[in-house]
Amino acid sequence: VFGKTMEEHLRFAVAYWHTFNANGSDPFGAGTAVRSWDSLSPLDKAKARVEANFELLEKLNVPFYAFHDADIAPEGATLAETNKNLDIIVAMLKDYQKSTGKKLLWNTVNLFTNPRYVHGASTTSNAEVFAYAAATLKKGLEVGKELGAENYVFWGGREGYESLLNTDLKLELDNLGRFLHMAVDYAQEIGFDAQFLIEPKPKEPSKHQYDFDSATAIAFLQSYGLKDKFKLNIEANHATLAGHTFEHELRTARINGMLGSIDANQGDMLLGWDTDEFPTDLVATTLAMFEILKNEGGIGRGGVNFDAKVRRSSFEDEDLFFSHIAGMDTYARGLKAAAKLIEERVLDDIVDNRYRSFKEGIGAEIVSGRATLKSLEAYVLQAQPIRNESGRLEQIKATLNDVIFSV
Ligand code: GLT
Ligand code: MN
Ligand code: MN
Repeated sequence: VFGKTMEEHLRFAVAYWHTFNANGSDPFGAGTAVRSWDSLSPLDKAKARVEANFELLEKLNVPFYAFHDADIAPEGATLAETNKNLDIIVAMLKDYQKSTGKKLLWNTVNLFTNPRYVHGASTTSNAEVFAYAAATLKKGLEVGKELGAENYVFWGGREGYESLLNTDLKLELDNLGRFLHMAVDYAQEIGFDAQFLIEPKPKEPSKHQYDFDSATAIAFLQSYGLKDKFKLNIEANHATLAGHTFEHELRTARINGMLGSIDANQGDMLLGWDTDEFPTDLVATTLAMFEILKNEGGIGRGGVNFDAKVRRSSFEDEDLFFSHIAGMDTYARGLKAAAKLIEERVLDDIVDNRYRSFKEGIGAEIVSGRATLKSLEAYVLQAQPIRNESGRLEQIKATLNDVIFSV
């Protein structure tokens, strides 16, 4: 497709926290998975999961994986103990990466599960907690460097607020900015050259998350002098939680030069909020891949990471396998359909035609920046009455379906 293999366009990744680190638990019930390592010590469990992770990547023929520090190694009683556990597992991951050729798409640190982060990490009201989060981030960057991570993700976790009544909004946002600057500085200091990604999400777990959506995250990065140091990791289900479509979030990121990577899943309002279902909606993946193909450099160093979970009622290793296959199939078909849409200029012609009035006459004046309120008034006073054409949305959607189901 467009001179590249499908693998180069799609760069699939499996998310550690949804595979062998998860057990099918949901807010109303304990895990349903039965695993051979259930009775082992925490560290031995972690080792068994490393083996299972690479076996899954191998069977799926997926080139990348992604994880949080807490997914791969058990948290110790102190930071030093946690880091020691991490070193053991990271050494093991490094060996497996070497022998299998699998790579780390991105890593991150979990700054939301431990009760110390009840009020957030870098946006906490407690400076001790900020310090702990910073020390954890430092280790996360070192781990990323050690494993050659191609990206490093900052998902907001609990960076948000429950109520403004007891929140210093300015201090919290400033602290988030300071935290990200520290990350940029330290990565540079140790020579960790991963692409940094912010993953927006509007709510859950906190009532209002600071990285609400693409537009909010971009404005934040710009005001804190960080825009050229970050791109965005757009998740389908987070887009719909924000009341947007997936393609709205991708397009907003793209036109701002900020489209970095994808967390692939889909939501279902009937099932709740961030349900992280596997992507099966061909229209959604077609429009997503349309944005990727239109993006300068395509998916670049990013990827298509399955931030998707198998439901509690069918949590078996086999289902893990088939769910990923279904997700990859949906994206691969989406890629082909998107390429056809672009090659045949299906949507481009429609858009070009719709805005043709900006190509000449008064429209060209406006676009060139030469028009003023005065010149436009003068134009209107001598012009014909305005006539708008129909948008023909239903026809466009039917054409889109024709293309999608013909590839
Ligand atoms: C969490 C969240 C995801 C993020 C992960 C990265 S953790 O599961 O819901 O969308 O991508 O921190
Ligand atoms: Mn995600
Ligand atoms: Mn999610």
